[in-house]
Amino acid sequence: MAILILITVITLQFLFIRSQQHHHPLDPLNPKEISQIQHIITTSHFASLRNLTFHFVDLDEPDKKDVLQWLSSHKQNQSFPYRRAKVVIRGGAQTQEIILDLKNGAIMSEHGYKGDGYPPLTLTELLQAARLPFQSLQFKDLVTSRGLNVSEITCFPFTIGWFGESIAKRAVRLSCFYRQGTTNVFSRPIEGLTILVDIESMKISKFIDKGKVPLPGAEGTDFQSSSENPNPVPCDSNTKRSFVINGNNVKWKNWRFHVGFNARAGVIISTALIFDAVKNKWRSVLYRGHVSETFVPYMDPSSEWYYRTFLDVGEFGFGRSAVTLVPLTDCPNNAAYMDGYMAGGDGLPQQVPKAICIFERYTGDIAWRHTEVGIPGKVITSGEPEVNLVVRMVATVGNYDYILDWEFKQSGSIKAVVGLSGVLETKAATYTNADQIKEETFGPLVASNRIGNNHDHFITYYLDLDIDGEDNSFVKANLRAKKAKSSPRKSYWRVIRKTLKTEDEARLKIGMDASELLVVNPNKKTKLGNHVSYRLMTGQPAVSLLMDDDFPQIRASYTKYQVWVTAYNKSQRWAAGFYADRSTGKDGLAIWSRRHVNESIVNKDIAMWYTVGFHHSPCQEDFPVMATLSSGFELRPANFFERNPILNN
Ligand SMILES: *[C@@H]1O[C@H](CO)[C@@H](O)[C@H](O)[C@H]1NC(C)=O
Ligand SMILES: *[C@@H]1O[C@H](CO)[C@@H](O)[C@H](O)[C@H]1NC(C)=O
Ligand SMILES: *[C@@H]1O[C@H](CO)[C@@H](O)[C@H](O)[C@H]1NC(C)=O
Ligand SMILES: *[C@@H]1O[C@H](CO)[C@@H](O)[C@H](O)[C@H]1NC(C)=O
Ligand SMILES: *[C@@H]1O[C@H](CO)[C@@H](O)[C@H](O)[C@H]1NC(C)=O
Ligand SMILES: [Cu+2]
Repeated sequence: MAILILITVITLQFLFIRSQQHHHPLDPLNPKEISQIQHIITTSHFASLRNLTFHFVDLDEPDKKDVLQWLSSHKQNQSFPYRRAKVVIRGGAQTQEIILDLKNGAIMSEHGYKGDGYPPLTLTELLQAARLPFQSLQFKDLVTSRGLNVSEITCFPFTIGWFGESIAKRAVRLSCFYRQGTTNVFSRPIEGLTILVDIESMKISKFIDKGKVPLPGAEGTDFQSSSENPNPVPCDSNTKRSFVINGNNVKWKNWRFHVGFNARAGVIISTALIFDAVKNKWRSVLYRGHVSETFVPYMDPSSEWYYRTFLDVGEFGFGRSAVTLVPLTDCPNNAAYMDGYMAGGDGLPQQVPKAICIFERYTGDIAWRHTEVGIPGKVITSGEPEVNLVVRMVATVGNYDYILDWEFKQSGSIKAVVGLSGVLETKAATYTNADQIKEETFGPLVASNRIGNNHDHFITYYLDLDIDGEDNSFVKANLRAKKAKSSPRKSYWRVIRKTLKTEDEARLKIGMDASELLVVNPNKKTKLGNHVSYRLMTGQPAVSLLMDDDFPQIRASYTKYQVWVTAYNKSQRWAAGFYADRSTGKDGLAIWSRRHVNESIVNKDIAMWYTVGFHHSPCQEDFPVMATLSSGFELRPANFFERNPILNN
């Protein structure tokens, strides 16, 4: 989980963009707007800044009340009253936050950021850093003394975290790999050699040579499929699309939602509404949902590995790492595709063709069924196959591939799944058999001469649920055993509902505790009198095991709990803070929540944060490429509808 060397990114030099009317106020910036922003900034007083670089260019999210008003009014073919962009640039070694008004092409506000941490690294910076060793004679000497051919080496930049330094400059460490004889670049680490690069001056500041470690061989490392499309799916003419994409709006069965994209989060699902056939009304479920941060700490404290504690979303960006999806491999033949747009380090628009795919998934599962044998002389069987709608993207962050799915079900559920694939970050070692290992290796032997270092993946989702309206509460319904009275039974369980009142109370570790987590609209009831709600169905429990005073843990302290609920605040979206590169833990979800420990979250607009966690102690099957390992969560209606909504479709 480190770098992104994107070959699929296309810099758009010629823009033939149809004058596009905004279909939705949360539409991502289009290439024309990105060019406009680049032009405004490079012709402003910022142009004189030394080494002006664009680190973040995104829609400045309009206020929720304005968006909701616009959506509920019937003025949807009039354009939204304002359109703004948020830009973070660096120049003259300073970070500047700028808000632009895109309607009149003007800078609305600017603010120099002086706090800790840095904005995401740009692709240009990463590529420049990766090339530096090849201009260095010292590097040539170091690798030739190892008997290696410099033309067969690839170096990748790794972010370096923060370990208590009082001044943390922008820097990366390069690790280098030997490509000879393999396409699996990460499988041949040149262990013992790392290169510290100062990003501000773009110069090598140090070669760290810990001595030679045997280079793992190339044999058995390739992972390419024998043919381009290993299992071509026959074109099925019956799979007629039953969804409609209009701009970034998607309509399918009883769902309507908006699909956005930015360099940081990747896919963003917004304003998801579900049609209630009984009420004859579209009802709100999810105002905005996206991956907020990803924390990947490696469990190797040795001098060459200790700093590998990545915050992939904040340091690199999931959208920045989005790859072009391959039809029939990444998405089935009935998929529709959307391109992704973002700004490069020079501010110019870049396109990731086919960054997102949308398709109906014929799961082969049963949506519901029943066989009734209780009617004399008859057997009645009825049911429906499960067909869902999936929105997918893949972020390839260096060695790992994160497959991110949002799956909409006609039952009213939204399921988010993250699949891990790609190749392991392995550490070269002398061992060719596990029996030889007598010391602590920080991971098991996964292939000859390779240790698969233990590590975690914590993928934190930002979920601004608006269950049938903005004002919601967070309820923990505890299942508790009770002694039975005057019954042959001795015990039973019952549900004790507890509304969690403050951000402090709503910070949860979920394990064996039998409880249901519900986002409830306390102002709405079903006809039967139950409170309208959605339930968070959590996946396998995993929280960070690092000690609280460990520096990576200080930076990602929110990973000690899987669930947080905070009062809605538009500027709180990135769980490890916006400035995640070299951050010191002074911003982010845990800090906001601590600041507001006593803040009520009852009958208020609230946001939920859920972390999908994996503890990964690798095994041999993860080499040379890992079979997809998935986890996720489901948001499932609980007394939201009067009855099973599938029957009304
Ligand atoms: C939308 O705009 C078009 C022309 O711009 C107009 O003909 C149409 O009536 C409008 N629709 C609504 C619902 O306002
Ligand atoms: C080094 O590798 C390059 C590129 O693969 C190759 O052209 C060259 O012959 C190699 N040099 C030596 C000395 O093996
Ligand atoms: C920034 O500009 C200075 C000269 O103005 C140059 O020495 C330095 O290498 C530049 N840094 C980068 C990252 O381009
Ligand atoms: C919203 O969040 C920002 C960033 O954490 C903070 O500065 C601001 O005070 C918050 N606003 C409210 C009303 O809490
Ligand atoms: C929260 O409330 C407790 C008890 O009333 C109080 O002691 C504490 O100082 C409050 N914390 C903050 C941050 O307001
Ligand atoms: Cu892993």
